[in-house]
Amino acid sequence: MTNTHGIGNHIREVDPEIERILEREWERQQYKINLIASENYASPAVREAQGCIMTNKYAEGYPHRRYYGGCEWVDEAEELAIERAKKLFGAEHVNVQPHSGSQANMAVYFAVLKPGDTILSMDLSHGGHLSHGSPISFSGKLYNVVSYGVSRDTERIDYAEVEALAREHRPQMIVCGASSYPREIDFKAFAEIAEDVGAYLLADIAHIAGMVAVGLHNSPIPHADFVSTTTHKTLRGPRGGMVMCREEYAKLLDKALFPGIQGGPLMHVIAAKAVALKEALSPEFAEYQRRILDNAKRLAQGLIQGGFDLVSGGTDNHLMLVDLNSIGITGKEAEERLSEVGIILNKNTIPFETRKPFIASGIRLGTPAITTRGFGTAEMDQIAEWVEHVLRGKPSKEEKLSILEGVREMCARYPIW
Ligand code: DSN
Repeated sequence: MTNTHGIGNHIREVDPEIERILEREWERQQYKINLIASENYASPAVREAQGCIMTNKYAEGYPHRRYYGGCEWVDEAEELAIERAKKLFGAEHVNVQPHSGSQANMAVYFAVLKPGDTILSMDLSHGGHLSHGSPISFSGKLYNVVSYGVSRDTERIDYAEVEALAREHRPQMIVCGASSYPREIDFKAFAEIAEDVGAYLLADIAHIAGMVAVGLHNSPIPHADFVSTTTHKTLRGPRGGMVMCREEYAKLLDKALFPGIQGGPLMHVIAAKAVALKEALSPEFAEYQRRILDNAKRLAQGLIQGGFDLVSGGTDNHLMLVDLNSIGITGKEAEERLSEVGIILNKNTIPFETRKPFIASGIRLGTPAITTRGFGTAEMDQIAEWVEHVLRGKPSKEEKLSILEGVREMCARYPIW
């Protein structure tokens, strides 16, 4: 028997040390407020699938074209995941095998680029992602990377700058999509620029996939050659990646992923992706995405009223970025102070950053996880007040303990499964 948080008699018997760690992690997840914009709570059905017997199966290849016998049931699971993803996003071709978002992006690059080709992508400190060409990632080592960013005035993507850079550098691929950009991305504008210079367009929607799926963010599917995503952020599935593309690139993409960069697919994770995609096709999921946005707007409003400086002045999506320069503390310090009272988020670089990423001048806050557990706008107001008190005020030890208790009570009112 397993309990609600997935710890069962077998772990108890075999490995009490891991059992203890899992109990503590469950306690942490249950009683802390999780504002990490890229995290979520997968449903019990998703977690059950992820812990299932398909972990025992090798299935190199693709459905009905495997290098192992006995693949008849994993074939069905993978086909279901693919069909559901096609339906959810309106995609022509889907590969559900990437182990992660980085590997999804790597497969796209390997499908159509050669080392030394030029990629035009968003600078990491302006909101991009490591796998979009950061010098410390494989992407920055293999390709010649030119970066665009946000404008100093609006702190939004400057499409005229993207166009000018594309014309000057003639990249083979333009990458759009971000991990800390609070505004809607104009995929059509990116596609027009890519077409103008003859570049492939990759849209990485890892953060906003849930909203794209239900039409609360414009979709890149009609505009981009490739669309990559993770499955565990706003999509609320198991940890993993996925790539969608036009039919004409299907073979190139599939070959680049397997055998190009991965071996055996994680069939238990693919089964869990299928479950998550089924959940994402339900009306409740669309309502959930709408609540993520309502909560993000309300939290942003509360922070602005509390005197914080939000990058670009607010948010159109599930996350916001606070520039802490005006209150004189670093992202690292803010992350630590909030952690002491049970509010968990991450330090984050901000556009035109002057500090190292491990210190950073900002924090990123997101609402997908807290919305899953049922928090609404009243909780957003309370969280904004706590954040203000902890970061702008000088709370005493007693006051911090009282916030910690308040956080615990709020979490207890909305338990996670
Ligand atoms: N690490 C993820 C995030 O937090 O946004 C992106 O891969």
